[in-house]
Amino acid sequence: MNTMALRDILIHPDPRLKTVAGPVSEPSDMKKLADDMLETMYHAPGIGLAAPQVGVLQRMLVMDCVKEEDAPPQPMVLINPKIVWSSEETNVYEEGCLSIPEIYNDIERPAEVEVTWTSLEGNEQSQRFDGLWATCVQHEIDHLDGKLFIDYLKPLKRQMITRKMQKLKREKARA
Ligand code: K1U
Ligand code: ZN
Repeated sequence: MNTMALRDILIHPDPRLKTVAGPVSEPSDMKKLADDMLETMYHAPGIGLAAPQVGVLQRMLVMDCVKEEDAPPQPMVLINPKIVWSSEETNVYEEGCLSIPEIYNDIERPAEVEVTWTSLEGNEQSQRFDGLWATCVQHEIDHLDGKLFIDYLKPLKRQMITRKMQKLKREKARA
């Protein structure tokens, strides 16, 4: 039986969130982690989650950006994802991050991207993403490269957010 488990999500600042994750060599070995990450993402709740956020420094992400409450879920698992094309046109979206709770900021990114990746079954995939899916997949691939959305902000604002998160972590450790 393959029971799913919630994983702890790392909170910024943590050196593991600043590390470039390594490639996955055996996709089929990632099934349990993918199931756990999807459960953790839906539970949070969130629309995406990258393996480094649960302390695993390997290039895998999960996402489900279906917004309509009555629409069926569309969980996706991307292993070794790579952006192979980005649009000139950009989009601004108010992003959040499960590793930086309760902080939201407008971030500008390419409006459309084409991504290649390997599935859990080992098949090569390619898809063009737009709208929230495009924003989310770029945010998650940034996590695999040790980059957070606050890295796009001015240094002073980033520093203020980092201090707030340090305080939050101290309070959590005391509770
Ligand atoms: O990677 C993460 O930290 C997850 C993050 C993904 C993301 C959000 C917004 C723009 C780009 C990427 C989140 O899921 S934050 C939570 C969130 O966006 C949300 C929570 C509940 C309902 C709907 C969205
Ligand atoms: Zn994030």
